[in-house]
Amino acid sequence: MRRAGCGGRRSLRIAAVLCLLTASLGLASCTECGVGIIISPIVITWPPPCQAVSLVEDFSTDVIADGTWTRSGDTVSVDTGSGWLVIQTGDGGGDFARRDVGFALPITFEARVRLVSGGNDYKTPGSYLYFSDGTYIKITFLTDVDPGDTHGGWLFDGWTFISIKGPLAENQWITVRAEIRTDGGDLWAKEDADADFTHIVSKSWSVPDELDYVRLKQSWDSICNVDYVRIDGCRR
Ligand SMILES: [Ca+2]
Repeated sequence: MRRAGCGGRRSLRIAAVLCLLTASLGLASCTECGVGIIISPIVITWPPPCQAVSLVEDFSTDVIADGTWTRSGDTVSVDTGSGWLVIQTGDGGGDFARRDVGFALPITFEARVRLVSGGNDYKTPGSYLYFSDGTYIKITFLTDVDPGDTHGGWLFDGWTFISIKGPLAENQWITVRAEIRTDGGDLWAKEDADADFTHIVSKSWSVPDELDYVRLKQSWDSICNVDYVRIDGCRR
């Protein structure tokens, strides 16, 4: 007597072939049932769920020498004694350090930074968040905000002309935090003496859902330090 749902030898061969094909594609699992084989569909979710992941860099080791970070040239180095990334100027500015990320959005970016000297009114290094299509969101602060200016205050997907918590002098540490979503983001800043971050601005945009890499860059003739970078996101 055959069991319900199970066939004879011919059915068994057909079921076995179907099972091998579907299982090899990850579409089913196979269970023996008497003389037959039951093929059970596997539910696949797409896109696959994200696994929470964090990147924390405190520059306590020479992450340029070990290749974790790359740089524009030898004007960029790690001061392991202080635990800082040091970005100096070469011949005209734009010197940077880069770290590949590859996180899916949303991400939270946080960095404690300071301008040591120079900069033509820029008072922080620039944090550039590059997406998978080559576009980027830049975060920096420029003190010079005069009536009619087309630039000034915090830069967060365009100049905001907002100066809340913006450093006004050299050697003033500031910690920036940005939440980056595919449809927009928020920027916060915190001075060392502050217990909490202060919200600066909310923006709307449309960006790809992958943060490809981060660049930390100086402006003009500036020398800049970065104490740490932390990025929280997820990886598929
Ligand atoms: Ca540090």
